[in-house]
Amino acid sequence: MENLRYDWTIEELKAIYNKPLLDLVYEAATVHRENFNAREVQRSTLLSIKTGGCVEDCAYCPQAARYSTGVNTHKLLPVETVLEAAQKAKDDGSSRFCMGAAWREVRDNRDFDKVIDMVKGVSDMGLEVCSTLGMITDEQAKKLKDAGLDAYNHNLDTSEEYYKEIISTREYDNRLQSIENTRKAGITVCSGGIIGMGESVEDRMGLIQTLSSLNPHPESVPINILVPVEGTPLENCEKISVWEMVRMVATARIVFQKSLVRLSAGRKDLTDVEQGFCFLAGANSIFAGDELLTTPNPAFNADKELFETLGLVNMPSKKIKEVAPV
Ligand code: SAM
Ligand code: DTB
Ligand code: SF4
Repeated sequence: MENLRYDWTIEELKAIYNKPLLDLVYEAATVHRENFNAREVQRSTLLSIKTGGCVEDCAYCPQAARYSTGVNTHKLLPVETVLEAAQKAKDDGSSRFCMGAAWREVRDNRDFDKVIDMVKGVSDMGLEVCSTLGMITDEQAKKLKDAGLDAYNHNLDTSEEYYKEIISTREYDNRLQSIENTRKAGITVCSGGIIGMGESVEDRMGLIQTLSSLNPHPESVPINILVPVEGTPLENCEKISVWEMVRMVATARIVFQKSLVRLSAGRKDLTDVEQGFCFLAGANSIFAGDELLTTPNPAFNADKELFETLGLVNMPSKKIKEVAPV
């Protein structure tokens, strides 16, 4: 039975998050099984198509120009390089390819034309295509949609209240507007956040509340654990307990019943058992590949073994085209 709600209160969400852990995981696992084949996990490969030198001041981000993090900056990659990486991701079992650029916003210039060509090329491979390019207008979103873009990643990151502690160069409303522009263009929305930035449980539930007030809900909800990077203001943030991640994933699963909940940054620091708990709690998507954007991710072989151990299989791409008869 479909039980999607858009009017959760913080109190209701906190009550879910704070349930006895195993009751919470059991409930989330039940919702997961009612809505999905719980053995299927989407593999999405990330590629940083333009790295570093970003003008924004997001306190967690190694790509902000104002922090010295030693990240290897580069301009927009050539289209062919990106298409080669996408082909490799497809061969390695990914069904989605996500291109990330360290931009504050999309600009109507030659770089954007190149991104359009990348989207077309990846889409023609039968992969689902996602990109995350910063703030976006409705016209730019339409152009991406016409090129074959399936999803746009634009995270709200945390609650509206805590956002001000993390970013000063843009506002929460700017993010919401870009999400709306994406939605209006007919592109699916990928939006989630980060835990472990010193926020309270109330802030975490504030993030879930705002995301769940969007109708329709974001089709995918990435949950990142902060990867503390030297040189960023959050480099010394205290590590969170894995149980907080399990609670966050389970709460997201119970609220976003039809959406993909993605175990995102921070996976490298989780053991197989810890990741197993997150999958049981309803996570059904991961970022695959040795690197996220600039930080390490579990190696291909480690994920292969993990999938075998847990009995997980790759979720197929929703857009594989019929193979033409020879
Ligand atoms: N510049 C674009 C933007 O901000 O929307 C796209 C790329 S940005 C790096 C994408 C997302 O990565 C951020 O919204 C944030 O949620 C996540 N992220 C960045 N640095 C991170 C870190 N150190 N740990 C965890 N997540 C991080
Ligand atoms: C998301 O929620 N997490 C990804 C993706 N969307 C673009 C990015 C994580 C980045 C982690 C830090 C880095 O590798 O630079
Ligand atoms: Fe720039 Fe995105 Fe990093 Fe913020 S999160 S500094 S906008 S690349």
